[in-house]
Amino acid sequence: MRDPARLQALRRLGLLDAPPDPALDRLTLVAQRVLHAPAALVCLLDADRQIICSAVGLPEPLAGRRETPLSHSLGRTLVSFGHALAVGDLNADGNDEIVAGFRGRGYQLYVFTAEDTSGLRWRREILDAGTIAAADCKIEDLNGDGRPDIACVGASTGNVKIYENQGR
Ligand SMILES: [Ca+2]
Ligand SMILES: [Ca+2]
Repeated sequence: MRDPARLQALRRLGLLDAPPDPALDRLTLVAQRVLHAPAALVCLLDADRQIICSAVGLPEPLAGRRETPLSHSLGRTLVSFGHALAVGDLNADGNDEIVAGFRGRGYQLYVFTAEDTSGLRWRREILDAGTIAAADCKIEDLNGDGRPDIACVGASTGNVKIYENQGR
């Protein structure tokens, strides 16, 4: 999160405290509609805060405030620890879950489930503890049973690991 090169690149963008951009808002709206999501955000992660550059469906006062502490940022976890990221409705409740790899001490694969429609509260569950440093993950129904499964490839081994969704 505090990588000087990342923060310098972020400042060069000139978007940290920029006014709302209608073009970006249109893209956010398209993302929300295409994904059938209750909310969609475009965020930048500064050293100590998450700047909400564009938001659709975000409740007040967050929508008007346009920034949160990093403690409220799922993106912080992904920037800090993520190897891989995939999105899909794993439990068929109509809302997407997020599958993310972890590359800190030990390897883990997590599933994040939204706890409300704000996009700010997520429950984290461990899908795989210690057997894969996922460089990439995809969510697809691999066995044709109607439930999306997860396939991940290991960063150093190139091995593919399949997690069959058993509907639990
Ligand atoms: Ca779901
Ligand atoms: Ca399946």
